[in-house]
Amino acid sequence: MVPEPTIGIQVAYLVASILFIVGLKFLSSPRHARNGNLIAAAGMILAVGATLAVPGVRVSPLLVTCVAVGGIAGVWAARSVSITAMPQMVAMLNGLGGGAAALVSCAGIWRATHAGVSVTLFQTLRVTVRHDAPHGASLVELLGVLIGSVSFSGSAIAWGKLQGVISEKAIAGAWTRFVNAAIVIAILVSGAMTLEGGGPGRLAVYLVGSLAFGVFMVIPIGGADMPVVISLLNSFTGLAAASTGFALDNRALIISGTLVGASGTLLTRLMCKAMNRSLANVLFAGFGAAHAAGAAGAKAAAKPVREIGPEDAAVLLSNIRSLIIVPGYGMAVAQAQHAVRELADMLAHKGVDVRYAIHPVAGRMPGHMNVLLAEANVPYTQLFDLDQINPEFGHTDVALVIGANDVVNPAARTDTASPIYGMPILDADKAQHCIIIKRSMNPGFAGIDNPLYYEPRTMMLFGDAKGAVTKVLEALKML
Ligand code: TAP
Repeated sequence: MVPEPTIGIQVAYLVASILFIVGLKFLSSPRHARNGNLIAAAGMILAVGATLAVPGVRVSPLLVTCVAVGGIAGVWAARSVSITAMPQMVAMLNGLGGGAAALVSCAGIWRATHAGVSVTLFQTLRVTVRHDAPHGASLVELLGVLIGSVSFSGSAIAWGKLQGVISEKAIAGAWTRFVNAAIVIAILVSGAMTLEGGGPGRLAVYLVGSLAFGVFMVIPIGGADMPVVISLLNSFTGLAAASTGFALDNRALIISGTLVGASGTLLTRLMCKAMNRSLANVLFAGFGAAHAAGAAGAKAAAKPVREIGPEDAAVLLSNIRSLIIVPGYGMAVAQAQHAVRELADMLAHKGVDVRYAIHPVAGRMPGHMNVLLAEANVPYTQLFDLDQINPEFGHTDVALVIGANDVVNPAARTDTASPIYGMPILDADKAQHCIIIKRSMNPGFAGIDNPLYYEPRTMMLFGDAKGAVTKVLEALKML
């Protein structure tokens, strides 16, 4: 029998679940996100503490060592990770969660199919189920192994692609279909046999098949689509944790797993919607691979553009009343956020109304621009999302686009043949003037040309975002 938690422990689980929900709610606004994180962390400490207090659970030296090593590694990783490496970090943490859920489900299946044979993990936690006779695994445990393993190995590949350990290109071909078919057959057959009961061989084939499925699910996806994949795998981890919660009869795990599953699914949907792409397109179209071809195509276009230098840009900016800054991936790469804030502060000091337009998929991870601008202490009151700011461009003097490209591409509105047609964009082209800071005429993530660059009202300020903004700032100081 799974040890029955006391009423006090049930209440602790309930309070922990409420803290998770309140924490998630707080995470939806940049102003409260930090507190949301702390509240959810407090909920997790409470849930772990309550689990250790379940009657029969022995707090062994092994358990204490694992918690200490995991805790120290977590604090070290969170403190040392750079903001740009955050997606990899999320992938890794998510994968470990999925792997843990898969291992617990494996141990449950082993326990069910080998009555009387104890498993170290369960000995440690002392939550052993006693059966009179061996019998088959439960469906919920099988699902836990499958989903948790896919999340683990898929996240590991996503981490490798983002970290540059493996090629970020979409690796796909006709052969992957045959491999995938073989893996699916192996999973179905070994899963059915494990349901019936039986030896470790069946479970091992099922586990290895599930891990391989995760690898072959992520390998054909381009590196730049990894944030969407990570969010999807995040929802898988939540489901795996929830099914583990059912197997262990742990309500906190069921609730927190469901919350993770639901929020991961919603975030995946939101990202796909903001890019106007279906999840199937992200998973199967090899979108990131279009980048190189598109870059070549865009260069070949070589139409004339209007260039501007930092000094002229400074003169223009010193004579305006309103400015909307549109940050994008290039600002993140150049780490230009501090220089951008300094420029904005100086202009605001001169009486210019300065606002920032934040596109939901600007950059390469959800909330990328919010995180960078918060790091540079830009007040939240100056940040506006797409729906709020778009009506404002028409009566704004200058839109200053810093390292953004696809999110201001008007082809998304007009060109039905464009791969980004239908994607909601920031209407920077509607401002009186548009200054675009980037290094070249190279395209962005979607690999396509941007008609905005050739508009008569557009001025291209070529250079690294940080260097160019700093030069404009220096020129402004000289005026
Ligand atoms: P992009 O369209 O990718 O354009 C970024 C631009 O920044 C490039 O054209 C590049 O041009 C420029 N750049 C790069 N390094 C720079 C530097 N050091 N200084 C100045 N400029 C630099 O970026 P975006 O407008 O932010 O759009 C994001 C794209 O990523 C969208 O297509 C979106 O669908 C996709 N995406 C986003 C997410 C999330 S969750 N945010 C997830 C998956 C995909 P140069 O090389 O000429 O400088």
